[in-house]
Amino acid sequence: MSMRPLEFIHMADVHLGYAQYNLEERLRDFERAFREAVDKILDIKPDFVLICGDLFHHPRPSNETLEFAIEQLCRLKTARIPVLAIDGSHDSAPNSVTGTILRPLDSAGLLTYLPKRPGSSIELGDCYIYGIGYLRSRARKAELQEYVKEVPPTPDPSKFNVMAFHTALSIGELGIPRHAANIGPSDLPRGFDYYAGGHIHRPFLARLSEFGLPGEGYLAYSGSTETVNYREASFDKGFFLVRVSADKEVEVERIKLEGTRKFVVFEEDITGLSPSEAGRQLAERVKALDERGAVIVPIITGRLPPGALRSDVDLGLVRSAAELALTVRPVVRVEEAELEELPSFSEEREDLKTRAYRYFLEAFRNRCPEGMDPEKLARTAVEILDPLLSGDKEKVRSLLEGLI
Ligand SMILES: [Mn+2]
Repeated sequence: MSMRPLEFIHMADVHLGYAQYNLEERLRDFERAFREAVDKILDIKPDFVLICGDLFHHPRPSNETLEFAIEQLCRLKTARIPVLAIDGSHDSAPNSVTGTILRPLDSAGLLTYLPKRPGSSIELGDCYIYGIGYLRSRARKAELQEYVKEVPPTPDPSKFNVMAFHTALSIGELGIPRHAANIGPSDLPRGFDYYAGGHIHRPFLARLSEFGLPGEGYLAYSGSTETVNYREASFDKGFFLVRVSADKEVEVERIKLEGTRKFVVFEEDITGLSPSEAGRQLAERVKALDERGAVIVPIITGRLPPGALRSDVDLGLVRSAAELALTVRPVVRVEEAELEELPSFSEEREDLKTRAYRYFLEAFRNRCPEGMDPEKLARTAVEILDPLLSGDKEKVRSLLEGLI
């Protein structure tokens, strides 16, 4: 038995309309990535394009984003390359009033929204494509089973069978624990030659046999076309080109996008530094890594000295340290240390004052305002208590003035 050879594109997570960091440039980046993908697809001239969810970042994109998407979809339509799509976590209908933008685009003939089609599927030549919408409930496994029961897939062994889905499957290699995904590759309906996934923004390709699934094909996540979260920065951006021969041999090629935004992500442990030292060191590091157009993400880790707060680290200094980068976006993961416990009130008054002094001294040493003496601040903090309690305004004033 042989079939007509075919080629198709497996893409997902384009996130059109996402203005990351509220930046116009980032909004354009997501558009640029999709335009580059369409450019490449027009060169490849595949039999169809399958978009496995999150073409849009919102179920109701702005008119501007919509216009951009329509322009690109029109380029594919003019080239007679059908586009098939399912919705993802970002562009599925949050409710029946809002709906998903994919429906009107289907009605306009710009794409085929698979869940809207009878049998949630379409046949193109010798290829059968079944697509399920986003599984939104926590009980994804049950939801998938329900969907498959209501709209049963009908893969045909004489054809090449593709299933599109948008959900995280528990796959150890992707670092998704079983309880988080609660649905695994073995829960997918059988009879398909290629399982095309969306939602995981990291490209992934594995033989079906690795998951004990029958057949010679693959289970794949195409990854995203731009960096939606800095944690994904190191993964390449692009999509898969799937080639199927007459005897159903499958070959998958990675097509990388080149025009995507550069991210510079680094970690800096500030343990042992005062907040102001930490700020200066981070700024130095950002300066050294500064690069035209890059998004610089310093991940600040470690432990602050006792009494110092996260807000004491001057992030403004860190952000303004780069001159060439598009933006600097610090991620603060530092721990605040607890101060030594306050003395109990049963102790002698003098001892209490001594301990209070030590407490204040430690606190002020770790977060002393510019030009202030921590010892003087601590002494004043202790001395001011008595006049404050007795209402001696003169004494309070003179103590405060003594600080300046
Ligand atoms: Mn996504």
